[in-house]
Amino acid sequence: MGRDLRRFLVLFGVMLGLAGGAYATEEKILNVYNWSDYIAPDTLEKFTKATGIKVNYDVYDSNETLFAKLQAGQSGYDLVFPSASPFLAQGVKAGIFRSLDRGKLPHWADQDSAVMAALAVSDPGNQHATPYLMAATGIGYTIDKVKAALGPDAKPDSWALLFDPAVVAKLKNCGVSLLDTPTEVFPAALAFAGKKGDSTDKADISVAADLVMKIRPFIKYFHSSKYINDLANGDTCVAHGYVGDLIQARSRAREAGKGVHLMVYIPAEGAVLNIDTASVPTDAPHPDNAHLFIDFLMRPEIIKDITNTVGYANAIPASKPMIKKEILEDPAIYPPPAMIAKEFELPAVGPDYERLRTRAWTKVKTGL
Ligand code: N2P
Repeated sequence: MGRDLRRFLVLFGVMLGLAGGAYATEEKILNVYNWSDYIAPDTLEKFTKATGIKVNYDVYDSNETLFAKLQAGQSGYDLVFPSASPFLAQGVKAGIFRSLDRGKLPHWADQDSAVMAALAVSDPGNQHATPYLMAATGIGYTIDKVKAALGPDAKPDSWALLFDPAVVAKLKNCGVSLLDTPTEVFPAALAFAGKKGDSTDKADISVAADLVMKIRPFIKYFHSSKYINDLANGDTCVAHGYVGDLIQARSRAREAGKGVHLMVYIPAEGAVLNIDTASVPTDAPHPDNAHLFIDFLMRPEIIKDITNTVGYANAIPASKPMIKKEILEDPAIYPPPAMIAKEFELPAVGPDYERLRTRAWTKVKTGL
């Protein structure tokens, strides 16, 4: 054996040993913090079966809640799912996410290149995150109740259903809800007002807040997850929500078979688009296990079950042939190009803007 070959073999052996050792040193635990209603019922079980790693799984329903935990440090989480813009972008700048090791993500190249390019705007070079699921924010409503309130020909397609006081006043009695975050409510209000939904002009904060104040008396509650069941059970009739969640409400209503029929749409004026990502906090105790789970989520046969369950589009093109027809063909989940052109991601804003927005939001929430 030549000296070079021998040296190569020794080196290779050392590398294998190191790689194996890195995995072997981690205990078989993974602590995941994900959005609620955002995974298939058997995903975790399948992962544990495949790897022997036990998953501790907690949920949140807003980026604000996630970041409060991460910024406090020592969250103990190995894998979290921030929306790309502006949340992941800000986290990357603040150094709270670790670089991913592509050598531990064999399915890396199977991701949709257009989505990767969009994500690179928030995470230059796609170093810290992979796309998980994505959707616009829209409106879900109960067909009968909205017709009863607005007339038999009503076929809502705009934000007026939530932000035109004359319209919302008529819906008050059947129950209207808004998402509990200014980063979704204010852009929607601005889009209704004919302004840019992704405006970073401070003057637009009061334009949005004034609009919300006008419809505030007709709003039953602000919440970012309970509208799924309320809409499905007929306890509310109009909800501002993440489209996949509204689709889940529609499926739950069908399953319950109590005559609640829901419609879900992305408003014609344009809407927020969230690309939610899988990211590993810098202080994650089990980063190798996190990589194993991220790669597991890229398997077409795994991610297709998730999309089929939760009604959110994924970024693995090879899963498409396995997605249910009714989901693939739903324009709210896979919108046509004309609608995609009107969707926008949330812009990054500075601390001054954020302070003003928080103050305006508190006013809106308390109704003062
Ligand atoms: C899941 C909500 C995820 C969408 N319930 C938020 N980007």
